[in-house]
Amino acid sequence: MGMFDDIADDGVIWKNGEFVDWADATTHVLTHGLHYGTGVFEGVRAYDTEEGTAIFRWDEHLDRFYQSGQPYDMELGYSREELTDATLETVRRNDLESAYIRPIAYYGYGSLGVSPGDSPVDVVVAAWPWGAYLGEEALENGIDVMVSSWRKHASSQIPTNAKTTGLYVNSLLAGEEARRNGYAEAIVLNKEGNVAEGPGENLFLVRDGEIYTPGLSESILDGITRDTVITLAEERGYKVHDAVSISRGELNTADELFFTGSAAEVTPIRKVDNVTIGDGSRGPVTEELQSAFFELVERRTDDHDEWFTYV
Ligand code: PPE
Repeated sequence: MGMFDDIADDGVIWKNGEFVDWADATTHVLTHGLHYGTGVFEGVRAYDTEEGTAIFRWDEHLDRFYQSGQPYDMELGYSREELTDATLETVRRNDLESAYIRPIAYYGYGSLGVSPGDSPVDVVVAAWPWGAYLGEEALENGIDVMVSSWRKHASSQIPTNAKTTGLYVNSLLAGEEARRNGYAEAIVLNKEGNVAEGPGENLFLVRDGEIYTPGLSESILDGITRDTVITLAEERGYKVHDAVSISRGELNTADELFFTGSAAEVTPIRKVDNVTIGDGSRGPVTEELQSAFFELVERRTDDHDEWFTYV
C-alpha cells in the first residue's frame, strides 16, 4: 500500500452520502468505470495554514468536477453544498492538517456494454497526506524531463479539458516511458507536435522576462494551479502569454521551464532530453513564483481570501 499506510488503518472515506471505513470503501469488479474509464475526478490540496487547515480553490475544483461530467452525461446527484460538507468532514474525520483530496465520480455497478445504461453514478471523496508530488528535492533543484514519444489526445478525440479517469492511460504511458529512461517526468506534445503539458501538470516557459504557457486549445487541462500562477505572475508585473502555441524547439531555448499542478505545485525543470535549460537549476522567475505560491497557499499573506475554504 505504501502511500496510504498512515491512514489506512483508521481512515474513513465518504461514499454516496455516508462515511465508510477505509477498508470498506470498495467497488464491484463489474463497475462500468473500471471497464471503460468512465469516471471524472479532482485532485485538490488542503494546506496547514497560519489560520488552520484550508482547502485551496475548492470552488474552482468543484466547478470543474461538475463540468467534467457533462460530456459523459454524468449527473453527480449531489449539490455543491453537500459535496463541500462531505469534503470538509472527510478532512476533519481523518484528522488531517494538510491533505490531498480526491473526489471521484464514476459509472458504477449495474450494467456493462459501453452505454452506461442502468449504471448508477457513484460519488466518493477521499483524503490522505501527500507530500511533494515529484519529491521535496525536485521543488528546490528541479527535475529532468523527457519529451514523450506519445502524443496527447486531440480534443476532437476526447475532451481534454474534462478530468476523466480514462484519459490517464495516456499520462501513464508518457510518465512511465520517461521514468524507464531515467527521467523524473514527461512533457507531452499535442497532435500538431506543439507542447501540451505534463502527464499530470501544466507547463510554463520563461523567455526574456516574459511568461508563456500553452493555450486552452492546445489539448491541455484548464489547470487551477495554472490559473493561480498566471494571476500571481500578473500581480507581480509579468506579461503572461496564456493563449499561445509553444513549439517543441522553444523548450530547448527557454530561459526557464516549470510545471504546475495541485499535486506538483510549482516544480522547476532543469533539463529537457538532457539539454540544460538556463543554468540548469531553478531559475529566478520560477523561484519568485514558487515562493509566491507557497506563501499564498500557506497563508503567510492575506491575499486572495476568496480562494480558501477553512476546514
Ligand atoms: N494537466 C493534467 C493532465 C493534470 O492531470 C493536472 C492535475 C494538471 C494539468 C494541473 O491541473 P491543476 O491541478 O488544476 O492545477 N493532475 C492531478 C492528478 C495527479 C495525479 O497523479 O493523480 C493533480 O495534480 O492533482
